[in-house]
Amino acid sequence: MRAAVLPALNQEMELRDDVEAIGPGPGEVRIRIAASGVCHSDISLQDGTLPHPVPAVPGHEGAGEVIAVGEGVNTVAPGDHVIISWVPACGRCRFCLGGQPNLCNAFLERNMSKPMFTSGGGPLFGYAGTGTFAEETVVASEAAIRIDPDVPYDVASLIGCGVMTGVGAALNTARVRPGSSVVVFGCGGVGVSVIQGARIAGAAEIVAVDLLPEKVELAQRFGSTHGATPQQLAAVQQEITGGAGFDYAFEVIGRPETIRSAYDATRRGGTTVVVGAGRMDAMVAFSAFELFYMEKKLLGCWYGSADVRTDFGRLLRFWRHGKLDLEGMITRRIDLSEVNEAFEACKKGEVIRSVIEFK
Ligand code: PAD
Ligand code: ZN
Ligand code: ZN
Repeated sequence: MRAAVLPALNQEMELRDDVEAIGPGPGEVRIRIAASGVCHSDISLQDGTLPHPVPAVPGHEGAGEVIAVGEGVNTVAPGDHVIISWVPACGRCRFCLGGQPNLCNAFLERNMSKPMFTSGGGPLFGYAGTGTFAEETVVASEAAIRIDPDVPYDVASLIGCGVMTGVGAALNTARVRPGSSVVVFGCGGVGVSVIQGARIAGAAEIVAVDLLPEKVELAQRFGSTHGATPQQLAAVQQEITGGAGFDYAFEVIGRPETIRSAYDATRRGGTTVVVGAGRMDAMVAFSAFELFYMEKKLLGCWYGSADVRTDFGRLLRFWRHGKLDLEGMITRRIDLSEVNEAFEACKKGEVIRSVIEFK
């Protein structure tokens, strides 16, 4: 089958047609991928921002049809339509039982150490245990979340990462209160999902911040009430909050400077949420005084603090009733052969999401 392969860090992806997905073994399912979004975290695999074994099939935001199930699988059957999740819940560990199933590591640990594919006789890893830039993939049954067959695959794929993370950051991680003021740094696929989550939560003001004025403009469609480039933010902050700062600030880029800006834009006692995925060695500085005196809540956000067993269905219900715009997030539809160009477009900030369609 066809798949995009990242042979080594900092290299272009190769389109190969001799790739095979291993399995399904007991508890696993084989999925024919129909659509996969391109998330910035795929670029962070390529450039080493996020550590992961290579060679690998990138892609972690996909949806498709179950075509075979391994022994003991009773949650899905061939013919079912599913969204693939890279943070499924094993249902047994202390995090799953303790109400924080997004911190369950059972799945990720297993897949970081076990190749999922072969090509030319050699093993290939699957990014984040999913590897959705391939015509077929095999994942643990917990990672295949069944959806109604009338949900288009392109729309469904986005829920697998960017939308779950962004909307979840607002609804689950921050629990944005109605009437709040919110600022969001970074208006890519994850950032506009945070904006949509804040809108659903009933925020009064939502400020979209991006280096690119076009992105600030595009964000309006998803619910921002104001927009600013980083240089313009101080004036907008003055206008909305009288200079005090926002109730909630979300960083959705993954850089120390913008994490610092998000903290600074948060009011005393407000909440800063770090969604962007930065490098392990990139440090952010805070004064020992401001951390206690300002009483800001600095929250990390892993996969929108999601419980995929219930949250995917919740997001699809928002979408069904016109409260979550998923079609509007797809700025480009591409073939798998165009995936390198899609990475370039994402790096330049030209797209909200590119979606690979498998014919
Ligand atoms: P994207 O590249 O589509 O969007 C990033 C946006 O940020 C672009 O519009 C840029 O123009 C803008 N930008 C870049 N630098 C600056 C700056 N200095 N100031 C203002 N704007 C800037 O990325 P994405 O939306 O796919 O992903 C965003 C981040 O979220 C990225 O770091 C990704 O790895 C991370 C992520 N985290 C999780 C998680 O679980 N925490 C899940 C998925 C993605
Ligand atoms: Zn992602
Ligand atoms: Zn678990």
